[in-house]
Amino acid sequence: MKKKFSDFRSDTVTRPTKEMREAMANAKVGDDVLGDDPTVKELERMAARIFGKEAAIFVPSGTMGNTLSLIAGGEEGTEIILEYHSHIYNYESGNLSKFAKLIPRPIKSQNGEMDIEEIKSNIKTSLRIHIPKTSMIALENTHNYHGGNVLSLEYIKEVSKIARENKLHLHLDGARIFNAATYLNVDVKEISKYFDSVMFCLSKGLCSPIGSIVVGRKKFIERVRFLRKSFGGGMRQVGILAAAGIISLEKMTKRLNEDHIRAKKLAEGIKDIKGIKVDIKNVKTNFVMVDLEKMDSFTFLKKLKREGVLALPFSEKRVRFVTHNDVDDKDIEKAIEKIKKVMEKSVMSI
Ligand code: TLP
Repeated sequence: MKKKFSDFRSDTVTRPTKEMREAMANAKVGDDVLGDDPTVKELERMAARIFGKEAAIFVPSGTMGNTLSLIAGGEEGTEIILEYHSHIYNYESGNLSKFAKLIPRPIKSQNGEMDIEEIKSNIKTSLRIHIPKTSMIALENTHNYHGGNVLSLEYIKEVSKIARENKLHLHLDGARIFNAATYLNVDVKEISKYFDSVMFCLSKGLCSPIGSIVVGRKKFIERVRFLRKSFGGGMRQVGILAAAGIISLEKMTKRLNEDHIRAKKLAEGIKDIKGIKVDIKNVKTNFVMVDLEKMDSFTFLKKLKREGVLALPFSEKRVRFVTHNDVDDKDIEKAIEKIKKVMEKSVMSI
């Protein structure tokens, strides 16, 4: 069946594969709040092993995973150092302050990597009468706002050293950590080993319908489990979802390079079109950020939608295209052709 839209809005739009739907239908289940669901247990064991951590917990969303990690890893009334454009700081409803009661200490960066000296100079270790101390640092990899950029292992290692030296909890918003590992060509353990906690999403490029996972030390995950229940996130026969998660981890993590290749192909195909700019060297994973020179994002996207192509506005003049399992080479060709058409028409009408 011909699809109506080529959907590049996000990798969250991926639908579960046929194999996932079958596994979901046949999943062994039990009451997970009572610790009875064998499929959830299997998924959590598998995640802990893959990430080289003591334990893991299945949570409904990335936002909940990050929020609970901040509550469990931070200390009320203290500061968290994080990147100025990070998802936790900007797009999680202020949960870091609302629920974790942390005070953000954002640091601007060009590509998601905060300056090391700036991190150091913003850490406050001793309690002073009028200054809150620091209890946490959070990184994001790949970095959403910075076009799916990948933080280097050297950088992560340096930040982790600083966190250790200052006894700070280091958390990773690794919503797309498998994209980062694919780009770096390393096992995901090689990234997660530097962090006290990592949140990653099964429901983005890995095609699960719902779900994220937090990994860390046993005690930390026990605390997150308690918090998940208190937030109303305790789920019952949720093996139905965990069954899809297992396929995400076993299979879907292995195909992400296809998405990266397609993102490059899209970027290459549109980079010379008049009126738009694409920073081709920044296309490392499955994102293509497009800067519009004259048209605003909403007008551009409205015109593009009429041509059957969807993407997301990121700012007034910036739009984001994301590749994933539900877009193929034909969708890429269509997107290139339609973006050209929309831009040519707009040049003619000026
Ligand atoms: N990001 C979504 C939307 O917020 C825009 C997307 O389409 O990219 N961390 C990062 C780095 C994320 O990109 C997201 C989702 C989350 C956390 C939150 O995950 P969910 O949506 O499962 O709460």
